[in-house]
Amino acid sequence: MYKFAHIADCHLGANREPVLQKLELAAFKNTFDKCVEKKVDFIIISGDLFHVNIPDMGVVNDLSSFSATLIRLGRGLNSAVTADKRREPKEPLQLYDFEGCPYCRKVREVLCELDLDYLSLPTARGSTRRLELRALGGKVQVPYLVDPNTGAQLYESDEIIAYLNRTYGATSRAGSARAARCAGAAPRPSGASRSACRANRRRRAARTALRCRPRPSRTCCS
Ligand SMILES: N[C@@H](CCC(=O)N[C@@H](CS)C(=O)NCC(=O)O)C(=O)O
Repeated sequence: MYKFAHIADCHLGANREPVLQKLELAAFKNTFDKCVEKKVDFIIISGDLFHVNIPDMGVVNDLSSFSATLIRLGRGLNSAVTADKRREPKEPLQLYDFEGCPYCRKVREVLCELDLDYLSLPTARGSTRRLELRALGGKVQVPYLVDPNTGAQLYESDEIIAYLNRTYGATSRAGSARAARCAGAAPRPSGASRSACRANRRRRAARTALRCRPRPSRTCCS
């Protein structure tokens, strides 16, 4: 059985009054928040999303930005654990990233879901920080996480996510299923009993112990 939302006749951009335009977009965003909250399997937007054929770029800009959140099924919207319920790093973590990098987004979502403070070190193409990153890790690739509390320095988004869960996740698991498996625990699929899940987890752990063995890395000192 699938649960879906059907949205039509949104007419975004119909209002010229800036306050009403903001409300219009907020209502639309609320609709999507509801879809995420209700865990719909898919959304059909049929007809008249925008009011005119060539919509205002401000509306398109906002819409395209929050459709990223929608496609990510609301990742990074809610915390999986709060700072008072997990080990608190003394010094903020450091993340070399840039906004347009999809792998970095995955990591930032998890940092947010784990309620962790971090220092973002923008490393966009053309940034002089790239030299610093190469000197530190050996190559220019983001995301790159530095944890001054443990000395860990990691490339690879899934490995970073697994590290964050392992180190600061308490009992929660934030982020992608693949990263959660690497951390040794996959989320329970809805409908599966706890005991069946536990047995599956044991089987998976045996399998993933082979697949998720830490790769030898000259930069990883965790
Ligand atoms: N497998 C890596 C892929 C990371 C990756 O491809 N990062 C890109 C940016 S999205 C990068 O650093 N490219 C080098 C560059 O921008 O010069 C991961 O999951 O972290």
